[in-house]
Amino acid sequence: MDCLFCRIVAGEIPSKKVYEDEHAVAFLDISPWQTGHTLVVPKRHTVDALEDETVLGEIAHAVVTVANLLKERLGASAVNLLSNAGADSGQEVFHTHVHVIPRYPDNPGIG
Ligand code: DGP
Repeated sequence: MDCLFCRIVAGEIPSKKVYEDEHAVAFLDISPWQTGHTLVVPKRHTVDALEDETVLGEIAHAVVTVANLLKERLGASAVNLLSNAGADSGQEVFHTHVHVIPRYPDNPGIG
């Protein structure tokens, strides 16, 4: 298995897990744009969100749950939801994922 996020999903590479359900695993981004920056990753491998339109639906519950967790637990006032698709978009890991980036008043972070 040469996919980094498949290996994280399988537990072969450690991560700081935030949430897990039947379809998705969510863990902290190793290079956060803001405190609590989380990646929601489907358990089944697709290269990006455009490969199979059903994948975003499968992980939608995890995305919304994580976003609400970050608001409740970390006091975020807003979130960005971002999924890069293709190298020219900035995608670096070619396993579909959604960035959930919490935002705080008076602390914009980066990105
Ligand atoms: P993207 O550019 O959309 O493909 O985002 C990939 C993200 O994955 C990037 O923000 C950094 C993060 N990342 C890369 N390698 C690792 C890793 O080994 N562990 C974790 N937790 N995050 C990683």
